[in-house]
Amino acid sequence: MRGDINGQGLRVGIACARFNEVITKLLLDGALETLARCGVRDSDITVAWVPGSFELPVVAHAFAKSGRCDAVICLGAVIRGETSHYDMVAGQAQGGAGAVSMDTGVPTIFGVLTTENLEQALNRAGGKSGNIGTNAALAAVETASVLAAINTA
Ligand code: INI
Repeated sequence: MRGDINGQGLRVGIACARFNEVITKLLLDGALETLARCGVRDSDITVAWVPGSFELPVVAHAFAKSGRCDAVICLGAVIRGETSHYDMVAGQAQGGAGAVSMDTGVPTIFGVLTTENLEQALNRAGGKSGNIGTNAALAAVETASVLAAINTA
């Protein structure tokens, strides 16, 4: 854990897609474990499950606009092998998360796996290539801290 990533007092909303839940639960575990290691209190974390990655941005937007989140994390898994509309689902999730950040000023982190198959997704959900949920949590804490420093300077 990087010493300068300190999440004490930070309030975090997590939108997590139920589609490909076997993967997204692992991403959520990684994110929650990392937030705890950064000092984010359990009581300052709110998790909302949504049907799929397509729905992540609208819930992320609600978190960001609520005034009760310093950072929002979107977690999902879009697997090409399972859908012909992969690009639409992945594109909506990615573009939507970016739009929430820019619209609201609340960092909205893209923790959505986009892979060709289940094996690649497992590798990046706590397997040999790390855990995207962990990376997303670190990005949330670090970006929220940077913004807090800028806004109080
Ligand atoms: N949602 C995902 O999160 N991952 C997928 O791989 C996926 N596939 O394969 O279709 C997926 N589809 C559901 C989508 O996110 C919406 O929930 C659905 O289209 C209703 O709007």
